[in-house]
Amino acid sequence: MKLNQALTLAAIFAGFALQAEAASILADGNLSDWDLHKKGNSDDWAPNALIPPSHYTVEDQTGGNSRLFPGYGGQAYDAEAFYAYMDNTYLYLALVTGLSPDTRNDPRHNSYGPGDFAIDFGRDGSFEFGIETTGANAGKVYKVSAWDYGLWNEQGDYDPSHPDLKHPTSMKTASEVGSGQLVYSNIPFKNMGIYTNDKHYVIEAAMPLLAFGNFNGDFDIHWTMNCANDAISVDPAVASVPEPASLALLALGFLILALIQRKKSLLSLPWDKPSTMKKNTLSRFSSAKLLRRDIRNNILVFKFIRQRKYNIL
Ligand SMILES: [Ca+2]
Ligand SMILES: [Ca+2]
Ligand SMILES: [Ca+2]
Ligand SMILES: [Ca+2]
Repeated sequence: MKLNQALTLAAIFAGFALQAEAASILADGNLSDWDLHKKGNSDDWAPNALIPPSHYTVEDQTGGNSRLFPGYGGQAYDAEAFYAYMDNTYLYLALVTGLSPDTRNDPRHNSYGPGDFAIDFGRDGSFEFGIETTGANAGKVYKVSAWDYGLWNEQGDYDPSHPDLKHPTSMKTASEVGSGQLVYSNIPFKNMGIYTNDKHYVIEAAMPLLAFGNFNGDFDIHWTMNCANDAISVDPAVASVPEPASLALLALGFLILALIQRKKSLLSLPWDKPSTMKKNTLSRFSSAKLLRRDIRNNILVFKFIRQRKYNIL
């Protein structure tokens, strides 16, 4: 989804960002806010209506050392599901994997740790940004100039000296551009999806859109482990429009502000200073009349915002 769409929405809805935030995600490692379930059913992987089906990826696999494509490792290296969503301010990510954050990165002993989130603006195969997933810098956003890669070539064959550049693993050279919240819990859970005994781990994150600077347009987010045995990507869904109730609240806010302003200006009119009684009468009379006018004006503002919103989307 386009980042510039999200930022345009942000500009228009800046006045009531808090209301839009109410529908958003808490990056705490608990996926109930995505409406994902642990019921042992195949539809446990289907998230809430904020995320249309084309904006999440599910490829749950299982089993011993089975092949994940391109590599092997079964559930312990399974990249299982990836969800992404943007509101006015943040990019939210939820990744489910069989890879524990405690997995040692020790290639000599055929053990590979988690990679970083890699973001490709323009979907042209170049990954401009990364999000650190482990260690003291977890949750920091970086502009990346060089990535590390895995063990498999473009044909899917084991070939560490000619790795597939479509699957960056961890950031190699990068400079920090922002910071958000990220949780990668080492406490596994079971009973998600049909492989009910498999252990799953979650990476959940909220990243400020401002970290991406002038980059905008369509982008994808990618994740794999340092061997790139199993990679997964997602195209984030843009924020759903605020509920009509929120817009009504906004209009009410405008109305109250307008009344306060009106009252202030009435009390400072330049003509002869009214007595207290006259002032109160004037104030009551004008307030009633102005109230009707302000309600009318605010309905117009309300309609204008709704119109703009649908034009943009
Ligand atoms: Ca959560
Ligand atoms: Ca799995
Ligand atoms: Ca998989
Ligand atoms: Ca790119």
